[in-house]
Amino acid sequence: MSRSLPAYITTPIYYVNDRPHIGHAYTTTLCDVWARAMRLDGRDVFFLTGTDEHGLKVEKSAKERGITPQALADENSAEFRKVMGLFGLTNDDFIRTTEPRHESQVKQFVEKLLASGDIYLGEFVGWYDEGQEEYITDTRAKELDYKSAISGKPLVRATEKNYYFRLSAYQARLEAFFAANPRFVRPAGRFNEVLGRVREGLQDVPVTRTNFTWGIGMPNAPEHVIYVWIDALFNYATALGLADGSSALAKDRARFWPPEYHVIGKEILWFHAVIWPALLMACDIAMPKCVYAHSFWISNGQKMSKSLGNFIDLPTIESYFAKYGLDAWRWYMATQGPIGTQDADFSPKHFHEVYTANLVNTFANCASRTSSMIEKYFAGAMPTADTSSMPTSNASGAPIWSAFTAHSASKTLQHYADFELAEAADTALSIVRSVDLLINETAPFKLAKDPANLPRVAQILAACAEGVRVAAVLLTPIMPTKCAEVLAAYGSPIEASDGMLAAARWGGLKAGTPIAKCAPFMRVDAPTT
Ligand code: ME8
Repeated sequence: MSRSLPAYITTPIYYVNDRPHIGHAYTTTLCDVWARAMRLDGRDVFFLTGTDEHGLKVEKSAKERGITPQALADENSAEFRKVMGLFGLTNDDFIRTTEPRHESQVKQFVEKLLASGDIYLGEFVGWYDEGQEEYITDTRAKELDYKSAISGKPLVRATEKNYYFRLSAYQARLEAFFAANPRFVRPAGRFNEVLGRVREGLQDVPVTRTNFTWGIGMPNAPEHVIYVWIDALFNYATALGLADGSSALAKDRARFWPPEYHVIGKEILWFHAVIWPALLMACDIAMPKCVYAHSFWISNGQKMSKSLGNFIDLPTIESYFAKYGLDAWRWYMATQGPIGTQDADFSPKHFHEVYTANLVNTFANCASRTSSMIEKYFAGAMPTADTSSMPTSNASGAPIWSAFTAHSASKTLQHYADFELAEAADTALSIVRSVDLLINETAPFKLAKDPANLPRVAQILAACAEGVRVAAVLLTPIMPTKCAEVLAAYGSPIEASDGMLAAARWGGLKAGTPIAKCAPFMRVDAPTT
C-alpha cells in the first residue's frame, strides 16, 4: 500500500450561468471514483471541484434576470454544491473564483508575470468566438470557415488593447515537455490533436478584457479585467495556496501539487494542455502529470445543448436515482461513459440493460444466491473449509482462487490508478463471473441433498462468499453504498487501516462469521421509451 503518497485530482470548475446537468455530474463522478480508489489504497488524496463565476456570460445572465452577478453566482454556485451532494461525492474542497482567497492569489500570480515580462500590454486583432470567449488562430479560423466549432455562429474580427501572455516564448519548452511526456494528455488521440495545433505555431494570448467588468481587476490597471479563462485556470493552484509558499494554506496543502489528473471535457483541452502548462512554466511551478480529456454524452446521436433542450438534467437524473439507485447511476457513468475519444449516447434502454446484466444478474445474483445457500445449509455462518488451493473452475489450467483474486485485485487497482475506470470495474466483476461459473458448474444446491457432500458444499460456498467479498471491496469506489451493504451482510466491513489490496486478500472471511441474506440490486421494469 502506498500510504500517504499525495494524490491530487481536479474537475473543471463549472460556469454558474448554467444549471448542473449530466456533463458536470459525469466528470465529477469519474474523479470521485478515482479519489475513493486512491484513498482506499491509502493515498493522501485531495479532490477539488468548484465553480467558475466571472466573465461576460455571467454578467449578461445576471443582467437578464435583473440581479447582480454576485447574487447570480451565489445562487448557482450553491445549486452546484447541493447537486454535487446528491451524487455522493467526496471532494475535499469546493473552490469559487469569487472568493478572496482565489482573487488575491490570482493577482499575486499576475503581478509575478508582469514583473518577469511574461505579461505585457499590447494591441491585438484576431478572430474571436463570442460564445466561447476565445480567440481563434488565423489558420484555425480559416479551417473552421470562420464559424465557431462549438456553436456554428460566425467568428467576429476583434481589436483590443490588452495585456498579453507571451505564449509564443514557450513554444520550444512546451514541445520538449510534450515529447518527454507522451502521456501528458490522454487519450492519445486527443494529444495528437493538440500537438498538431502546437506545431502550427503559438501566438501570444490576451489575458485581460475591457468589454466587461465582472472579474478580477488587473493590478494597477483595474479597467482591464483578467480574462475569465486565465482567472479560472489558476483555481487549481490557488486552492493549494501556491501563490505564496509561506501562507498557512500552502503549508497545509502545497504537498498535493502537482496534480495527478486534471479531468476535463474535450472542448476545453487547449486551455489545459497548452495555455495552463505555459503559465505554470512562467510561474516556475511543476507540470501536472496528466490532463485527461473525455468526450461528450450525447442524446440520440445529437449533441446535448441548452438550445435543443435535450440535456439530461437534474430531474431526469433524479428519476434514475429513484428507480435504480445512486450506485447504479455511478456504475453506468464509470463503465459506459465517453471516457475515450468517442462520444457516448445516453439511452434509457441501454442503462436498463447494463443495470440488469451487470448489477442484478451478476453482482446481486451471486451475493444473494451465496448468502441464501449459506443460510440454508450452514445456519447463516461462513462454513469451515480449506479453499487455499482450490481452482476457480473445473476447466483444465484454471488458476487457484487466491492467485486469481490477488491478480485481479492488483490489476483493478492499477486500472483505477491509470484512470481506466471501466476496465477496473470489469476486472473486479470478473471475480463475480467466476463465482457464478463455479455455482453453475458444481450446483451446490444439488450436492447439498446428500449430507455426505456437505464438506464439498462448504468448500464451494466458502469460495463463493470470499469471491463476493473480494469483489465488493474492489467495487467500493464505484458503488460505495451497495458494496458497504454487501460487506456488512458478509460480516466484513472494510477497516480504515486496510489498504485496498490487503482488504481484498483471499481468506479475509473467517469461518463462523455470520452471513446475512442480501440482494443489493432488485429487478425493475424496463423503460417504455
Ligand atoms: O467550461 N458530456 O465550464 P462548463 C460530458 N468554466 N461532459 C460534459 C458535457 C457533456 N455533454 N457537457 C459538459 C467550463 N461537460 C469552464 C471550465 S476550468 C478551469 C474552467 C463537462 O460549466 C465537461 O467536464 O461549461 C466539460 O469540460 C465541463 O462540463 C464544462 O463545464
